[in-house]
Amino acid sequence: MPPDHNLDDYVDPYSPGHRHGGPLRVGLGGPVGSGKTALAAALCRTLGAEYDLAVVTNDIYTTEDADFLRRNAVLPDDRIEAVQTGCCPHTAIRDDITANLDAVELLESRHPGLELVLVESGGDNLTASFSYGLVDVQVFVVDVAGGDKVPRKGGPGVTASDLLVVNKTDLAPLVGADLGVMRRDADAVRGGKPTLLISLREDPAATEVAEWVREQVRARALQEA
Ligand SMILES: Nc1nc2c(ncn2[C@@H]2O[C@H](COP(=O)(O)OP(=O)(O)OP(=O)(O)O)[C@@H](O)[C@H]2O)c(=O)[nH]1
Ligand SMILES: [Mg+2]
Repeated sequence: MPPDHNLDDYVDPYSPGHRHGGPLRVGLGGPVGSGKTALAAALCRTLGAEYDLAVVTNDIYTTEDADFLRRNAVLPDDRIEAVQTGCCPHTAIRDDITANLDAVELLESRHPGLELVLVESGGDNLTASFSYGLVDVQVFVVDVAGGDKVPRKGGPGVTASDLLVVNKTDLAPLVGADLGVMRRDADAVRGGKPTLLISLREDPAATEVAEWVREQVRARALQEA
């Protein structure tokens, strides 16, 4: 094999942790209505004063999620960018990430000191996951309203995301979901990666998720030092 084809020196551009410099990019994925925008809003409220922060939202046909964040004034308007995918959400976060990269780069050029970018995927199903060419770490958000079987059903979001969030625990008694079963099933398929059971209704600051994000920012700073 010619020297320039030596695979020992090859760095996969889409492998986790390959990027250097720039803000930490955190993907928020998960099924329709699980609470991705509510979590993005909560993280903006909790972390907006600590970090130079911006958000990219993805919707299929509208700018609904970006409009929600703007209406709720969680961040100044020029820190929120909407991508209209016009196609399956997972296409825009995994297969052709160009529009999302453009949105992140626009935010980076507008705010050169940016430290953290949240990228919310459009709501999809259990198969969606982000390309590591777009984000550095990914959070998968499911909720208890679909029943306690969801973690057991697996899929890359549930098994391989860097953080699994089971949201809307306040609804568990109403839908007869057993949170102990959800915790046990998630732990069984996640190989030691963390899972948080939360209710954004009861904790609008998303305290535990915000702490996890802080840890990721610290870890990246150490990695880059
Ligand atoms: N009861 C309850 N409702 C919640 C909670 N978190 C979010 N919601 C509600 O769930 C609905 C959907 O929340 P969103 O944040 O829009 O969900 P999403 O995942 O962004 O939805 P899509 O982007 O359309 O896929 C909204 O009406 C929220 O107010 C929670 O912890 N408990
Ligand atoms: Mg949303």
